[in-house]
Amino acid sequence: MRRALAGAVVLALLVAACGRPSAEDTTTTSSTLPEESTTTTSTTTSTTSTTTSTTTTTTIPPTTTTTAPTASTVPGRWASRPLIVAPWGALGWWDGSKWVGTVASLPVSGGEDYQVVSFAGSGIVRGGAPTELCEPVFNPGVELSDPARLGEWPGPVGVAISAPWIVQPHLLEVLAPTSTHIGHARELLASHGLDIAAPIVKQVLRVDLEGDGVNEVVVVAANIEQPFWTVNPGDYSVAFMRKVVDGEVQTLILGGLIATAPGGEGDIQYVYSIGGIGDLNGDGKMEIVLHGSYYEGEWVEVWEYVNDDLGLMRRLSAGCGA
Ligand SMILES: [Ca+2]
Ligand SMILES: [Ca+2]
Repeated sequence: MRRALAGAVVLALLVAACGRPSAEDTTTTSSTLPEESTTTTSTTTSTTSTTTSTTTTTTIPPTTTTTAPTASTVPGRWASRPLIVAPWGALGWWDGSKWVGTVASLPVSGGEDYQVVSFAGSGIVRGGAPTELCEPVFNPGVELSDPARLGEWPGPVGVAISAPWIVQPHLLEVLAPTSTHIGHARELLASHGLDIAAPIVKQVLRVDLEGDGVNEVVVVAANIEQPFWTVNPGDYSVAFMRKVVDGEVQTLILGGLIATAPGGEGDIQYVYSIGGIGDLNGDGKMEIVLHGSYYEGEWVEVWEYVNDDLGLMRRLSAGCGA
């Protein structure tokens, strides 16, 4: 439900390309994000000694780890397909081999459970029978028992999914912004022509999307609280992920508005946030839900990190607004 933007000269409306990020986004060579690595200051004390040290090798016996059985599924009444919904309509589902955007006929009859994938709430909500939502757009969707648990305009707003698998199988933490994250936002804005000494960082999420033991960090920076219909110089709202790819830290942009000049006719403010992060197709890797809002509407997009060659790809979306 994204409006076409005129005046693209002044607005850098950024969307992650399907391909690899450009070279200028590459900043560091590392096997972990610099902000993730523990810096150990080793002090080497040079000692002169005549004693020959004997190295004692201690063989550590095999560790027997007793792990409590972990449930691989969540009990509930689930749809025949893992339907993903927003409060104002359905996005679609994974059919076992591909993403399917919403079609008129939804794979539910009413009374199904949905796991909330949102930074606004959690748990399970109940969905009704297929209906039409968001007058006068009439999206196919379901009424949720507690839609506010997914979030409300201007966001963040996540999604809910009628699927039995563990939706957050790997690390996912909400962090308080630090000067490091503010610095990354400053660098990103500056690379698009906007110099802000200390950008306002709204969200910092540490996540291991695929569970490979190397953490990613997703950052949202914005100086727009509630989007208006005029764009002012200096407006910014950007959501980006820092990820180690082939030993290099790359910055992948999910969505962004960066204004270096007054907006032209038809330009409106957008506010981006990360609505939620969770596995939305059951492959054990987590997808990112991007939420965007504008003065008379909002939408969500599901972004999948496909692989290091394809990067992030937008898979599903649904919106409501004029
Ligand atoms: Ca990872
Ligand atoms: Ca997944």
